[in-house]
Amino acid sequence: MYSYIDMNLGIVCYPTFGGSGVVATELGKALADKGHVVHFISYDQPVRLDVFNQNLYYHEVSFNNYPLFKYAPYEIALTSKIVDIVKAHKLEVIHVHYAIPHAAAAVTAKHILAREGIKLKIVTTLHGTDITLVGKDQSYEPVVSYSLHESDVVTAVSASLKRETYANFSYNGDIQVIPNFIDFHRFNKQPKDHFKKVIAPNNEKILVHTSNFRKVKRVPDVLAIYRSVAAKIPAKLLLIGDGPDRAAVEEECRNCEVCADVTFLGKQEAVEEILSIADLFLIPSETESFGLAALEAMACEVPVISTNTGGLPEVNIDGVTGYTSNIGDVHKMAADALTILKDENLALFKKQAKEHSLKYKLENILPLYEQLY
Ligand code: GMT
Repeated sequence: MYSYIDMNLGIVCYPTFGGSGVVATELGKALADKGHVVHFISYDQPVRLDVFNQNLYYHEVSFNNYPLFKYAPYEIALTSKIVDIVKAHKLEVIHVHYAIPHAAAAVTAKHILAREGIKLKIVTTLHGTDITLVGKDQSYEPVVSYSLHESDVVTAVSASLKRETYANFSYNGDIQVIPNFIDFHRFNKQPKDHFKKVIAPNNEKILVHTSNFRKVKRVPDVLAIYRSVAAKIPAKLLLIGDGPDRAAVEEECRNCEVCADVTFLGKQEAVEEILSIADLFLIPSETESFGLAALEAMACEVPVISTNTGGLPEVNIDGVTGYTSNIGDVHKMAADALTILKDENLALFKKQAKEHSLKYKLENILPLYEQLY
């Protein structure tokens, strides 16, 4: 049993709906609730930083642009902000979420502070594309490898991401796997019968997908799976989120005349309310280091159809919480979806999805981070 002393901590993250920003914000809020003082540093107010807590602070990274700059030097502004906030608030640790460019900025800040005799520890949490897609690109790899070496602790959100990091970077230090987590006070199945009747008036099965509609999410596969399912049983599809591929998928819906059954909800804050009326979650991504969206669905008793790539099989247990398939195998995914949606199977899959998600409850994961700090 550990007992922790309250500490002053900085968290650097992206402020968007994306998983890394959500995990960082929820972690900061939970730490603040336990008495730690947490300073968020980002270019915008993190979307989930929506509560007042006397232990929570937000510092915006802002800078003046200059006509000479084709690309605004955000990383330099971020580094200077970290130096300033560490000194002003006597922070002991900076926890950066998503390596690019946050880890490099924190490492530079650490070196600047060291010249003044100020000690700063850096925890870098790898979330996925900072390693799997973007980070291993030659344009970034040397700086990411260096930043990992210079961090005091490196964590990854899945065992798969840890393996990918060793495979693609010249880094051989320790990487601790600390999975993402769920705050079950928020993510819980909530009775939403009225909403369900609006979406599925004839008790159709409800399929849901949430993402940033980037290519890596393979949203056209979501539509293909849905269409195969809807050809066999009455079903509706809800699409949550927005991004580059949305327009093309909307057009495809118009072309194949499924607009009456497919609803684009756009970006939504209260995803748990929508997940609460769902029967099945679809996440056919090309790569997914963890798949927080799938875990959030499971927490609301929604089984998952996913690919077997990256960290997804660690979260979605094949044949138990749903099914996993090879990337692009929409025929198998549709067949598996129909198996899950059979009346005699659905209740068991829902129960097992919920049970597995409990392993990731906030109360289990938070002490692992406190232990690091
Ligand atoms: O999707 C991204 O490009 C980055 C990142 C984000 O900010 O949403 O997502 C990653 O981090 C999440 C939280 O740890 C994981 O649940 C996602 O699986 C991971 N995305 C990918 O690996 C594509």
